Amino acid sequence: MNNRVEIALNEQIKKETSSSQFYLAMASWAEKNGLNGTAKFMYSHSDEERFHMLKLVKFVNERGGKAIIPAIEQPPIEFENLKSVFELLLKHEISVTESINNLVDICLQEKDYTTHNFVQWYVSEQLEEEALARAVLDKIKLIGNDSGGLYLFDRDLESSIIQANNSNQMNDGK
Ligand code: OFO
Repeated sequence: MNNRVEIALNEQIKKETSSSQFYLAMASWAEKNGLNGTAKFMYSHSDEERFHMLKLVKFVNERGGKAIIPAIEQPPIEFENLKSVFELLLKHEISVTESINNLVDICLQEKDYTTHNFVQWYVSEQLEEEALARAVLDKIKLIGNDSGGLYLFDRDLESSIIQANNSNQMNDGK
């Protein structure tokens, strides 16, 4: 495997791992603060990021490179409020998109078209994740400080996760 591409892929493994831990910290904070819908959303988002990381690890190893499992910095323990949690989520996803774009760039410079093709999955995934984070944040901004509105927002988030899980299970034939 091309050396520059391997380094960039290992950087991305690090990024996905820290995303997973970051969202896990948000999930735990939300759970402790009675925001069960947000907690479910973040737990499932954290699992998705772990899946993104594993997909990279396997790809690097299968292509003859060496995947490095990184040490990760301690994510925050406390968050200011629900709005700041989703602001941080969006900011983080934007930085992940930048690093995916950088990876695409390196693949093209090194003429590694196989990895370039593999990375396209992440490009479209990022598009969806950023759009989702923006949509959720827009809702929170509309609600403002209305506690009844925030309660309903959290409950809606919970039912949207349950529906998404049910339809995934139906698609998997479970
Ligand atoms: Fe949401 O970051 Fe993975 O790709």
